[in-house]
Amino acid sequence: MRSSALAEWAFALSVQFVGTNAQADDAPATDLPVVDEPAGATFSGSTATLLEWRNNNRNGDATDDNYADALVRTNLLLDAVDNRITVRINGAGFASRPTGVDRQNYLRLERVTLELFRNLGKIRTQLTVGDFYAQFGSGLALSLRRVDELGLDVAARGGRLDAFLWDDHLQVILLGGLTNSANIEATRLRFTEDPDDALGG
Ligand SMILES: [Ca+2]
Ligand SMILES: [Ca+2]
Repeated sequence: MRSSALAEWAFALSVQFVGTNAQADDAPATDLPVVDEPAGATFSGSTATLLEWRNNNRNGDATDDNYADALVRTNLLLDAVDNRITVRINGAGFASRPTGVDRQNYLRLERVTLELFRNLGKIRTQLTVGDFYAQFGSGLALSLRRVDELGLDVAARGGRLDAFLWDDHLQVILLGGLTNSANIEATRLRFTEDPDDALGG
């Protein structure tokens, strides 16, 4: 059975790339002691584009018929051992869109995250600035997460400090920020503003 919500045609393109300045591990084996030098930085990323044409699906709703959309998602990562920066840029474009649903052309910095990993004596820490996900109490107390299958993607934009004590047997989390969701609803491609709800704990 074919879902009436399916587009008449769709075209997807995905590209991934990676680069590093780390030394290739091709030195001949020697008996010299190994010097513990920091590894190099790695830059990687991917970009995916989905092009669709949505025909009249005869569901009695004219607001989802006869328009074209292009959805672009680009992820970038710069990983320098104990520092990491990740960026996601989302874009959407529409042609001949019907009225009745707010579908906006946009290009935005949807996620930007700086992570610093440090050891303070026997305490391992991770400081996150920017967008992050979090779950407390198996998601009952707090659930900021991404589930692609459901089109769900809610993060917080702010700061988060994780401390791991006693050989990681205890984790202490301190966080605060404003909620930042993906700004397009998955099925109808409706634009939604960020909730900007304040949270902390
Ligand atoms: Ca329709
Ligand atoms: Ca957002």
